[in-house]
Amino acid sequence: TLPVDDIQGDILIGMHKLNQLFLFFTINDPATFKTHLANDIAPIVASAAQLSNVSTQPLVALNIAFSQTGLTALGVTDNLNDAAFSAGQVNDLTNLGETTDTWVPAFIGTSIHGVILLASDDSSLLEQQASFLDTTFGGSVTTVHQLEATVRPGAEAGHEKFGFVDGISQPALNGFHDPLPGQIVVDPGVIIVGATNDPIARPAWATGGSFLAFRQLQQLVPEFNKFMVDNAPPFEGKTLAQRANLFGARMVGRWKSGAPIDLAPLEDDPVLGADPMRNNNFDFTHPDSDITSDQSHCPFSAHIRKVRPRADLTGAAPTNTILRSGIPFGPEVSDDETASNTTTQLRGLAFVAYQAQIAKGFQFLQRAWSNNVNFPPRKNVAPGFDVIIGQAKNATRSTVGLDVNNPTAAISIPQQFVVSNGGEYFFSPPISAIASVLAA
Ligand code: N7H
Repeated sequence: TLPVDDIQGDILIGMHKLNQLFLFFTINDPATFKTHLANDIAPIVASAAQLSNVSTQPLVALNIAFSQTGLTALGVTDNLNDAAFSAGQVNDLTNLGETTDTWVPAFIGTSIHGVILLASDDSSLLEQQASFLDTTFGGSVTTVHQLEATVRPGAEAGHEKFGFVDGISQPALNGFHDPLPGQIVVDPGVIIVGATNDPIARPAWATGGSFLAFRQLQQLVPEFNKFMVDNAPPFEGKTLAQRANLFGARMVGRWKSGAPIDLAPLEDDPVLGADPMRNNNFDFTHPDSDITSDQSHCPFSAHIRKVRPRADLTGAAPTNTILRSGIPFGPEVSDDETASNTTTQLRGLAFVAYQAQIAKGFQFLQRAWSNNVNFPPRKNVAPGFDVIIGQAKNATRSTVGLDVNNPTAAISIPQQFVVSNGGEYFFSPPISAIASVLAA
């Protein structure tokens, strides 16, 4: 069993609120900060146990995580034994396949010491809590960057900014979650530091924590939509809108409804998309089909296939996985942006991934799989980039499999539709360690 009273809620459960505010801060006065951390923050950090039950969920939920330089500023010298965390995300550009050209200035460098996550269904309560924290901390910290994120309105609730349902497929933790059909099951130590089968030596106080990879990912929605309409491969009997939808679904590996194209290759099936017993129950194998060459269901390069290859990898199921807890940010696309096919307002995904080892989690999925044109292996053609998140330092990317009638044809992708605004690697400590170790 996991210490759910001690694990921060966003890790295992997610905030499940309509609004979130990410406050990235620098500590100016460690002694004063520690007093407030122990007295004002530690008692209100929302645990997994609290968030898992509607009756115990606070009106405003708070979680907190620290970067390596943040731990150092607090005088915590224990080594958490995660090299990517220790170096900071700005020093991981080569692995991520990007430059800092499009980064938020505050993420360039390692001066962000931590992040506070606030979440509430009521945006005015969220603001009140933020200004309460501001007053409480006074000059002991400075907020150097903040990001407001909101669940999308109406029927788009639960959909990310391109329009696809998000949050369907997550790993189940062995002994903790009841897995749904098709869910990947991993030992808790893959996500939670110090839990069963975390092979890394950690300080005892870190047990129950998790590394939080934060990414501010801008999404160029009108440009993405235009690209799909302009480049949708021909398909007999389908309208332009249907061809564009199919093209997008093949980039993602799911229709906007969430229906997996591995099970619904040519037409959306919203009933399938909404059915948790079926919508994740596939592995890219089919009777009388050769997994090394068949892209008639799902392209090798589809986003969900790149970041979770299922039967494409033989042998033991890989432990390269993350628990995702992202939420969209920025306004809905305006009529002007739609008409001009041009983004003028910042929007995208506040991407949050939890794992016990960054080099096996977020960093691995980005570097070894999404950015790797030869992944998945043992195919009749090099799969190419993950169009959604694959990166090549701004070079033109190419991919195959998007045209169901000509699956080995290469398609050139002229630009990134997901643009990295950077981020940071944090450690989300067990709640017990906040007062007893970090604020000590
Ligand atoms: Fe992805 N998208 O809308 O296209 N993602 N993702 N992601 N993603 C998933 O199964 C998306 C990003 C994963 O187990 C779905 O929940 C967008 C990064 C993983 O089958 C959709 C962005 C990384 C999964 C999207 C983005 C990942 C996953 C299907 C950026 C890691 C589960 C819904 C703006 C490096 C795969 C679902 C599985 C699913 C989208 C980013 C990883 C629709 C727009 C950076 C592991």
